[in-house]
Amino acid sequence: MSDSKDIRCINTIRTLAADVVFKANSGHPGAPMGCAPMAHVLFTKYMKFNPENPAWPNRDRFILSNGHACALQYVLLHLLGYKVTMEDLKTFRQLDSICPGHPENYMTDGIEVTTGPLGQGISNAVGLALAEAHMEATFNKDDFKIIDNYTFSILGDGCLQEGVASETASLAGHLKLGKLIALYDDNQIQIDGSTDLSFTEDVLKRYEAYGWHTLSVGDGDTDIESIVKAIAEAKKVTDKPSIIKIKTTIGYGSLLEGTEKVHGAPLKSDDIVSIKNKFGLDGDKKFFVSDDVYEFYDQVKKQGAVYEKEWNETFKKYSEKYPDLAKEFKRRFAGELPSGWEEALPRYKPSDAAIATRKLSETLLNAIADKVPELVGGSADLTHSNLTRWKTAVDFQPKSTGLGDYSGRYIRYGVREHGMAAISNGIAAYGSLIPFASTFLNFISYAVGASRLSALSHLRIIYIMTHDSIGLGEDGPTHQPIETLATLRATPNTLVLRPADGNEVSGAYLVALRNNKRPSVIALTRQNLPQLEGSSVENVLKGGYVLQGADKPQIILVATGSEVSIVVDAAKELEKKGVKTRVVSMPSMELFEEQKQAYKESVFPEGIPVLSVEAMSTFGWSRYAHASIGMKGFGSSAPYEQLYERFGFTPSNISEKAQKTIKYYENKPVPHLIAQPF
Ligand SMILES: Cc1ncc(C[n+]2csc(CCOP(=O)(O)OP(=O)(O)O)c2C)c(N)n1
Ligand SMILES: *[C@@H]1O[C@H](CO)[C@@H](O)[C@H](O)[C@H]1NC(C)=O
Ligand SMILES: *[C@@H]1O[C@H](CO)[C@@H](O)[C@H](O)[C@H]1NC(C)=O
Ligand SMILES: CC(=O)N[C@H]1CO[C@H](CO)[C@@H](O)[C@@H]1O
Ligand SMILES: CC(=O)N[C@H]1CO[C@H](CO)[C@@H](O)[C@@H]1O
Ligand SMILES: [Mg+2]
Repeated sequence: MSDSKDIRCINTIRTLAADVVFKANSGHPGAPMGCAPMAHVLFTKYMKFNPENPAWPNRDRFILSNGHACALQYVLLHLLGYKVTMEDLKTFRQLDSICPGHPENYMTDGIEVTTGPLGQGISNAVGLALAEAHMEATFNKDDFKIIDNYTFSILGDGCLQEGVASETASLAGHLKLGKLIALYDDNQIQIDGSTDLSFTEDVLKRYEAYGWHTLSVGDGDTDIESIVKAIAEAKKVTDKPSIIKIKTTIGYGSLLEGTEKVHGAPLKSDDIVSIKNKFGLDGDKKFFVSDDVYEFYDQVKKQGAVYEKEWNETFKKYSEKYPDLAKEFKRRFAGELPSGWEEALPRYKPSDAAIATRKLSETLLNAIADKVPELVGGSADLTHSNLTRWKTAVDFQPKSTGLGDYSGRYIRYGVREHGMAAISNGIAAYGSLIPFASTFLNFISYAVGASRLSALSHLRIIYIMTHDSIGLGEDGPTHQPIETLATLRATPNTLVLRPADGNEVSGAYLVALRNNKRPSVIALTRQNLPQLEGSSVENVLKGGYVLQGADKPQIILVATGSEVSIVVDAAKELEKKGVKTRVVSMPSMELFEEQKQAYKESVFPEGIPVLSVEAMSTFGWSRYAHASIGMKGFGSSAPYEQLYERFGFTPSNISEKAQKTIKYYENKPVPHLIAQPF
């Protein structure tokens, strides 16, 4: 099956990758050179994709989990006729290049997810395979397979050492995601040197124990036929994910091949010349691709267009027979929300009962779940605490477990927070689905490796984070988030929403679903909160708004979530003392920042001191507040009412501090904090 043409193509990938890294004087030549054979086989003999339309819904997905090897992927995208020119390859790692230092999904056509942080890519691949299985179960008919594709991933030693990869491999095995195929670049080298230093387990045995189908290829450098066969074998096993351990030589062909020296530094120019000569190529030609190699890949590209054309015809017939499903399919892949879904959002009056916002969130999910069928997700083993499973929910499970089926939309993540976030990234990247992920707010710290990538990758993911402060009470400081909101607020392209009551919970979900290019974190309470006079769903869109109080106040109290109702009571005490007080609710600092300056000034007029109240680290509040009440250290284990008392989140403590603040500024100018002259 393999012939000299394959070898010529593979050697072209290897030398082109070496040239790309050399020109940039930065990057990783070793892994691209070692992975060239498996990548070539995958892209030319197995994967279905159309470079003319990288977004074709039924394409096979490919994830380079060892993202440092991206010279490999850029070279392949170029050869296959994606929008990566030879000139683009020459700009590798330079400012504004579409070939950045690690693959970024929003920069380059053909890059499905952002990789580089090891372990993430293979975990995203689990999410992509999960999404594929779900879409297949939801849209295919016995006579039509409109979703029927594979997720392939290449990963290295580093990915297999990361905890997140173990979390997601374990779940992928349980879920029997048979159309996930991982190719392990077993080169026994990483940055520090040989894997003998720290990685000596039997990886395949471990994966076998997770429920994976395992295979190996003894010589991944030259034995093309064995790679071809192994992938064919992997495809045959449809009830288990597959991992193929492929023995390779890092930097194959280099004088330094097989050593860590080729991992992350350009090869010397005479080494590159010698490699080219060794491969029978002209040592003096840089960035050279022979016509027959281009032609070979062009055939693959043309075949890809044929696959898509055939699919288009199938989809046309499907549309005739199942017009409603076809319409729904198109809507989902276009990323449009169903019309009128917002009408299902619950609305509350001040006379309605006090309820915990996590419970309000459950009510909301029950109200919208059937109206927004693209919403899929679950919790990291806290379903009954987090209240994220709606009444009609079916679990996403293999049928054989008797616990659900692949059309199910509720995912049982087990206690795997990091994996949950990484899988959610993959689900979002698949398109057509809106994933949510839930745990205690404090445990998002476990998942930040992935949630940061949700933000960087412009993915719509709803993090439903309950038990959002010392208000969780007795579980104590191990469970009480303090620094968490500051971290999340410091993360670019992330919306942090901390709703204060039922209307704000609805507003938070409205924001989260509408923002299709960024993740939202919704922080929810365990304790009951009253429905507030002046709150509204729409005001959440502004991030912060005047909830109650005087037009010309002497002090402004600003709070979020569970502290808003306490501040309302503090304002009442102050008013009784003749102090004119305004209450501002600030469910989202990010959204408030995006408002016009005039609006911001109307909320925080010049010359009036502001006191912020939030049961979290005060870090960040000095942007708006002249004084802050917050947590100076960790919390404590006790009934929450006692903790609010102990840490000063009571109407009387707040009123006292408000009066002190007013007094302090009596004979001094009040700094205008939100002024932004430049
Ligand atoms: C989470 C994370 N930690 C550390 C790194 C830095 N890093 C990049 S590659 C690498 C070594 C990975 O070894 P391996 O996967 O075997 O790659 P190879 O040397 O075989 O190319 C490390 C530590 C990273 N990219 N991501
Ligand atoms: C398939 O259909 C889509 C949508 O109509 C179109 O954009 C695309 O070009 C078609 N692909 C081919 C290969 O004909
Ligand atoms: C709250 O106010 C009371 C009464 O003035 C005071 O004893 C207590 O120390 C205050 N608590 C905090 C945390 O400031
Ligand atoms: C429409 C399409 O191309 N579907 C393909 C998805 O992948 C499977 C397995 O390779 C093929 O059999 C389908 O034809
Ligand atoms: C309403 C509800 O489901 N409450 C549960 C939330 O989680 C805690 C801790 O797991 C349970 O004790 C509650 O019963
Ligand atoms: Mg390695």
